[in-house]
Amino acid sequence: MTEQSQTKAQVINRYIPSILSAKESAQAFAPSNIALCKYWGKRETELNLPTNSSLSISLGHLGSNTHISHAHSGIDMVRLNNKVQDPQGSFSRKVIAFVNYFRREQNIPLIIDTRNNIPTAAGLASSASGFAALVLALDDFFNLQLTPQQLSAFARMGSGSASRSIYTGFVRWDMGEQADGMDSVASQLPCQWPELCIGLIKVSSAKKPVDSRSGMDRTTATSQLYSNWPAQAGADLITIQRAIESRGFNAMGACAEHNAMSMHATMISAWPPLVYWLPESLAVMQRVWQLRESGIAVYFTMDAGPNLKLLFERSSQKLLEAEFAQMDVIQPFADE
Ligand code: 2P0
Repeated sequence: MTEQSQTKAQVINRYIPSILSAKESAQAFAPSNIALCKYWGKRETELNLPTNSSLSISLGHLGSNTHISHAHSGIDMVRLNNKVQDPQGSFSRKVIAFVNYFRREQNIPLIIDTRNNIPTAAGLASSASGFAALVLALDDFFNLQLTPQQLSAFARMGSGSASRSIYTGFVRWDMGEQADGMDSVASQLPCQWPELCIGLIKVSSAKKPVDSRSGMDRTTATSQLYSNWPAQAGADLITIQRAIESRGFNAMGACAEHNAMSMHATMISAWPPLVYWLPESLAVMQRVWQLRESGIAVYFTMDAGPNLKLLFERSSQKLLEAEFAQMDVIQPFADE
């Protein structure tokens, strides 16, 4: 538990010079990531400090590209996927509020241009890669020379899962214990798994009724099952990391699926209930269980939405592509 809350501005300002020198322009890429051991619940909401550590796989070249340059008009402009965003809209406001932690009172109007190359058909959230790419681009633009730990901590303040998108490959976000959160940062595991595939199955593109932030708050406040979650997540993280280190696919897949289902159990037991699944989500789960019964090594994980991410190795790819016609396959290591 943190003793006293600190604001994002207070924490970030300790690491940023008060007078910034800006380049002409800068750009950075950060990958999306899928958690195998999920982040669900915060011990502190201002800095996005989690109640448990988590572990993810980054999605190779799929993610966000952010370009920063001077706005000669004198007014900030935010673009997303080639479209100028309404300055009063939620996307622009989030981006500009975040940039202001770095820029503070200095008059440096900027054009912030973000492009996501995540296939829209994949149904993946882009806040993790978006905030990670923004922090990396700000670091370069203002020549801040932040350490990887500082980059991860600042990305986390934008969105918790963005702390993991600073890195490629397998990434562990340690929950930390300091009040300023500077030890709540991610690091890359020195492991490769070239045969590992992620299959993205989108069952709906509707905006989710409750966003992750509100969903976490509701779960921690009202689910009696939640009290068991931090301990389970802690144990799962160790199991998953060991399975990755020894390339134990079944051990990794089973623990990741169990972890996702346990997270969803805490959501379902919140009040009002948080059920992110659709009937189609359950149909895919049941098909995965049938395939497993028939000897195919395939598992799934799910986040705060109805879409599924299948985990399998390249040897099963053809068969699974035939089973799930609508699946996009990513090879996180081959794609790098
Ligand atoms: C994860 N999720 O580990 C978990 C699993 C959703 C379910 O991280 O409030 O957008 O910005 O810190 O990072 C989604 O939550 O939430 C998420 P905030 P974030 O991937």
